Amino acid sequence: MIKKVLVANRGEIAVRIIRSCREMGILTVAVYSDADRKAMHVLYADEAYHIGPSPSVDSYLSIENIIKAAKTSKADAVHPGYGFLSENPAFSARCKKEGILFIGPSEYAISQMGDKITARKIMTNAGVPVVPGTPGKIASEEEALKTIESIGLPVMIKASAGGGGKGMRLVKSPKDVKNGLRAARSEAKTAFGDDSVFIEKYIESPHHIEFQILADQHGNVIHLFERECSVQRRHQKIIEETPSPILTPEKRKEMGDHAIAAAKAVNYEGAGTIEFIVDKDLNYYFLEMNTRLQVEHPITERVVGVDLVKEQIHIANGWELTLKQEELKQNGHAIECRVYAEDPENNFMPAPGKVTHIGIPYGVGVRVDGYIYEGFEIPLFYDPLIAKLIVWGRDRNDAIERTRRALNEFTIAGVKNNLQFLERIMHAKEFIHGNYTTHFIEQNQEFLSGEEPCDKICEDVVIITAFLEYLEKIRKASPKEMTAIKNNWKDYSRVRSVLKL
Ligand code: MV4
Repeated sequence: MIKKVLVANRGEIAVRIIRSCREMGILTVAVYSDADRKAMHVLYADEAYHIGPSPSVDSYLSIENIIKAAKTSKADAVHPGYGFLSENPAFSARCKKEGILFIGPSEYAISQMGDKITARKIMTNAGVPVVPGTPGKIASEEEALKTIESIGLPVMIKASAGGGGKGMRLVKSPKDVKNGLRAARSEAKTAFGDDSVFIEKYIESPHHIEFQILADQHGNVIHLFERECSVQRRHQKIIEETPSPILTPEKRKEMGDHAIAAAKAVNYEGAGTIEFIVDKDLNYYFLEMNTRLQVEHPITERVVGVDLVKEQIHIANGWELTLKQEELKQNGHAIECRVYAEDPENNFMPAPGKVTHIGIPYGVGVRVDGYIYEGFEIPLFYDPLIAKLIVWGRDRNDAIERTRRALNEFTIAGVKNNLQFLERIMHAKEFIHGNYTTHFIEQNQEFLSGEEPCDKICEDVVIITAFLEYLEKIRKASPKEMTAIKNNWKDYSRVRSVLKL
């Protein structure tokens, strides 16, 4: 049984992992670079080891240095968090070789899912829908043109070793195939040392919806429903929510079953995420599998009522899952906002520096996962995430209103940040309506960068949307449910006041 965990990460996720370990009576070991000598995770862990200079390659990405710290501290397990070494198959393998438990999947599962062509093949064989495209890698321009003839334009040329948007090219016309192929290949070669590419039909204005799964070592696999992650810019997620406002219960069940099938197809173990790309008609296709705990995991924790880090540790211990699929349900609605040290007025450039003041929101339904204290200097070497604000409400409207309140209470001084930008998203009509796609940010740039406070129209949209939901509920209600709705009429006080009912 795991008694001491080395957390091979930094920032909010390192603190997050230590918290669960502490609740479980597990000792924790932090590792830190030069820039992180005074970081929160170092203060909070039971022990801490210096693992090198500030650049990630010399510290948080150094397998040697981390293994050395694990041996010195006699940690019996390593939790990689997200980013850094979390999806490095060699790190999983090395931990195993050294007799240290890796809290995550096997080298095999990580490498299979890391190669997108292999992942596509595995999912196809498992009956999980994938985007129409080539079964294997593209050998020549002729082959590319032939593929395009059968699936039609536009298409995406993607690097097999890629993911998260790297090594991707959109091709809209046959004359662009040659250049697209060359560009994708050279980018892939430089970034990953592998120039294999494949072709997929381009899905226009998609939604990004992912399913959280848990798999134990005994073949039990469950899903913990979805997260809607379509609010992003340049492949960086900004806001995530669950449930997805566009899924129907039938689609959710179908996609959840496919997510389970996907995990089973690679003998998965641990916590993982199946990403789907979803078109306007709710056709969905497997995109990628993330073989780690994700940044946005807390919204799932809030709505499903689990601690995913604890589940990961139970699984690594070899215990059977105690959660049962039939018993899981989505309770209310959760929204996560990622608060970054960046400059929205200067193309969202990272804006690290010393935080001279931080005022964190509290109150009903609010969770903040962070690691910054007053006087801490956010290093320029790493991701500029300051904190994650996770808000729960009994329904989507409630969660939006509460998120606005919490963002309004949040204050940060000393570094430029995106708090106002997030607040404006919470007032954007398309977000409130809930049918936004991955193009939401670029299509609403003007509104989102505006100076003036949100106008009243947005407020009205919230209320009218809530009223439409209310009408829909009445339309579907049985006589018994009708009584319950009538008794809950007070929940609609805002609708009543606006409509003067
Ligand atoms: C696509 C696509 C449209 N069609 N594939 C972006 C990240 C990488 N994981 C895959 N991505 C996309 N793949 C096909 N066939 C559009 C995207 C895409 C995207 C996907 C999810 C979330 C945000 C996105 C932003 C731009 C493009």
